[in-house]
Amino acid sequence: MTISEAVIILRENDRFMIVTHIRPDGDTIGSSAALCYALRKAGKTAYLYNNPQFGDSYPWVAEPYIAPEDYEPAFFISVDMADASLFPQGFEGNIDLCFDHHPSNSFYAKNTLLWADRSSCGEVIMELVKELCGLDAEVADLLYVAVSTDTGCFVYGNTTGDTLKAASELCFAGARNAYLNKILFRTSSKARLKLEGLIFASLRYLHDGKTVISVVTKKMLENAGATELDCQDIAALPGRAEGAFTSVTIKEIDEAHCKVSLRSNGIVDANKVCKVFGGGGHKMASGCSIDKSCEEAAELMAELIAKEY
Ligand SMILES: [Mn+2]
Repeated sequence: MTISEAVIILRENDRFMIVTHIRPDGDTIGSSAALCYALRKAGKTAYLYNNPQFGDSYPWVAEPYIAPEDYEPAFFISVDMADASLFPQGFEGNIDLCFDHHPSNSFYAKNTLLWADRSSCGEVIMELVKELCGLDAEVADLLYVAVSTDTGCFVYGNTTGDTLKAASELCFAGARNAYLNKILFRTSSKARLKLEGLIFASLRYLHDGKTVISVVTKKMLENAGATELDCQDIAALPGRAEGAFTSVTIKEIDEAHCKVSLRSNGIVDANKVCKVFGGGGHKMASGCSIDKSCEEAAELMAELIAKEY
C-alpha cells in the first residue's frame, strides 16, 4: 500500500482509535500522537487507546491524545506494531490499518503500509502527515521524538540518509531538536546516574579486555534507589569500554536466576552463545535466562565466549 492509498482510506473513515504497542517506546508513542494530531487537523475525530504503560515513558507526549473511557471508535489503526501479540494490555480488537517499519511484520491488519527500510515509524508517518495536512511545528516535535528515539539520537546503525533528511525536514518545520535532545538523551534520573556509576565501577575485563562483564545485582539497584524503569538499555553500557569485542550484562533476578544480555561487535556470535541456554536473538545482540547465580552465570558466559575468539 502507498501513502496516497492510505490517505484515501483515512479520508473515507472517521472516529479513529490509534493503538500503540506493549512496553511503548518513543517511536510508537511519538508516531501515534503525530498521526492523531494530523487526523484532527484534517477534521477527523481521533484518539489514542489508553495503553496502561503510557506512564512509563514520555507521558507528556501521549497525554493530550488519550481516549476517554466512553469513546466509541469506528476504525482502528496500529502504529509501529509488528505483530498482534504486541497489543497493549486490555486491547483485543482488530486492526483496520497498520503503519509499520519492522521487516518481521506479520500482516495481522486488514491493510498494512510497511516501509521495512526505514529507521522508525516516525519516518513513515511523516510522509503521511505531509499528504494529510502538512507539517507544522507541533507535529514536527512529535515526529522528532519518534525518529530520534528509535535511532538513539541518530547514532544507531539504522540511521540512513533518509533518516537525516527526515530530521532536517522536521527541523525546518519547527521541531525543537536541541530542546528535545536534552530531555530525551541528556537527562537521567538521579537513581539511574548512581546505578550507571555502580555499573561502570564494577566492570570486569577478561580475555585481554576483549570481553567485558557487568553483573547488576539487586543490592546495586537498592543502593542506587533504582526501579525497572531506571534499567532501560543498561546492556549498552559495558560495550562502551575501549577494546571490548563482547559485552555481557548479567542482571540478578534472585539467588538462582538471572537475565543475560550479550552484545558483540560480530566476532563472537551472540546468538550462538545465548542459544546454549535456550535464548537467542541476533549475531550482534542476544539474550537468555540462566537458572544459576550471577557469579556462576558470569563464569559460564566467560568460558563460552573464550572458545569463540
Ligand atoms: Mn519503531
